[in-house]
Amino acid sequence: MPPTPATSPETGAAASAGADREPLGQVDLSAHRPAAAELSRAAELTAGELLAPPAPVRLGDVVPAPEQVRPDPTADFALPADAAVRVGPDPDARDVAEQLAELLRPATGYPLPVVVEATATGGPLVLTLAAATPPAGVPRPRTAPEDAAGVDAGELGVEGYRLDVTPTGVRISADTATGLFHGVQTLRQLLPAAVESPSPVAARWVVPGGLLVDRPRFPYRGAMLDVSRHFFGVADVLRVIDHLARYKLNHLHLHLTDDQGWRIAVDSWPALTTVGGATEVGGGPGGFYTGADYRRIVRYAARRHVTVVPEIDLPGHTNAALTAYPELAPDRVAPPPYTGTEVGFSYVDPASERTYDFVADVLGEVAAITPGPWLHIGGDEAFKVKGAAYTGFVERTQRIVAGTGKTVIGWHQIAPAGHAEGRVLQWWGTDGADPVVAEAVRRGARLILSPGNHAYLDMKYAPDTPIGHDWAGLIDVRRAYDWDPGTHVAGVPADAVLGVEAPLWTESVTTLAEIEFMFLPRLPAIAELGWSPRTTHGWAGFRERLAGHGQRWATAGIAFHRAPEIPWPAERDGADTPPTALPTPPATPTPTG
Ligand code: TNX
Repeated sequence: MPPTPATSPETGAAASAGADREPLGQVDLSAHRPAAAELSRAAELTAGELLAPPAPVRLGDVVPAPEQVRPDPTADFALPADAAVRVGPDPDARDVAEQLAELLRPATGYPLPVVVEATATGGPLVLTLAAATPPAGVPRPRTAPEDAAGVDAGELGVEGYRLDVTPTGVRISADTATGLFHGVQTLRQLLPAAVESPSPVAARWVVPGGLLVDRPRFPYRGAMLDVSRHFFGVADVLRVIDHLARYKLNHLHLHLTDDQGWRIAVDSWPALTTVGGATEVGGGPGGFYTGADYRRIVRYAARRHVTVVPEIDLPGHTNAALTAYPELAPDRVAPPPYTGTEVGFSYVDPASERTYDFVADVLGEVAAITPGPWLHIGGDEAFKVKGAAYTGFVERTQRIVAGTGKTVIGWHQIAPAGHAEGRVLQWWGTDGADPVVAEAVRRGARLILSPGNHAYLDMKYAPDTPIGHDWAGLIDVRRAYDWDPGTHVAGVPADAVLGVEAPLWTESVTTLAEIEFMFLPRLPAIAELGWSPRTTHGWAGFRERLAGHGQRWATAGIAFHRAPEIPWPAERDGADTPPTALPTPPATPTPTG
């Protein structure tokens, strides 16, 4: 069951943050950091794992599973110390080549110069941008060698790539720099785990031979970070983007505003951040992104072929905005700042014109610094804005978004509002029978699937997980993995599914290590659902492929949960260790409804 409203919509009790919520706001979250025990254990293992004999990597050992794999055990390639990365003159392709070199230099210690050539020739590492994809409907000619290998290398599309490994080198080809970038992420996984080391390691840098052709099942594959309940600085967000890019996730949804803090500077309404940004769950200092910070995040993401999706949650989840601008509140009275974890009590006045000035100014400014096509308007849990007041607000806000030139996304509660061109609903239900959403899809909406009981990465893994919630159930890795976005919601055909997203709400998540602990190893499960063809889906294969990633994360200093259902390689003494004992979990600070 989703979180309950702070006060019953039926009783219409006062909306301000009253004393009834204070005890939750006072919860001492610092006492709830026992994830650190498991996290430090992961770090401790790092050195030992670096000494462990490298597990051989097979061509298919990639997450998300590639579409087509043709291993050739006679064609393994060993990277020589004097290798260069060769690439054509396209600036975006050159940048991918540079990023490949940046990835490989620390662990190999090789210089790996990037050499730009008019036409790509051979060599140990070659990135080739193929001719532009032919116009829609014109099939790309299939070339003989792939057909001979039984591989369909037809249109690679905007994100696909092929990767050829022969004894003389690795060639990644794609129609776009994005395809090349995804190919580079695959190559990274095909090298020994020690490639993740930040300092040189003596290793043979062997890539398994063969041919791989790969492209995504769904165009939208994302993760959400809630930076409102707890604020995370730019450096943390950049590191999250790195994690997305590894698994070919191409959207970062930032939940920028909520009751506990407003995190994005808006020049025309400055107090949103100076006043509304100074709080967070548990009473910490909060924080916010300046325009320059946000641009930096967007630029960093773009270089990794990740699109930032900003969310301004409206009309509910707005207590922080109301503390700064009481004129937006239904009673024009500023509520006290809110540092608890309940939902559904706050809203901007849908009957006031001033509210729409605010919405237009905020969405206009955010749109102006967002190069991606999407604006997310929230719309969830506005329990106190009912019926026509709610749908009228959403419809007007949808028009404001259209006026910015962006396409609107909203949580699935906006389904009853009228259709707007291209609109996308983010579905977080826990029951695939949702006729209201199916009807909105019939009227033209598309869906991003974030089923609460499979994709909500703020849910605990198990009863003893030291942080997280359980209102949508416990989500172990298998639960995160075993569902099909193409058939999940009754009456919603696969072609109405834009993709998948794994949200991380942060009421109980306060540090980067905790973000990583909740993301890994479940984020790759969601990534695979978004990228890989259904024919590759299988828990047995997935858990085996995923197992090798623990060593990669440990080597890179990334925290993760040693989920007991994954056969992580034996540790340094060669013995399997039982799952780390975790301290008694605290009572979750979020109501379970
Ligand atoms: C529900 S799902 C919320 C969030 C909470 C989350 C906690 C949705 C759109 N809203 O406000 O943070 O549950 O799991």
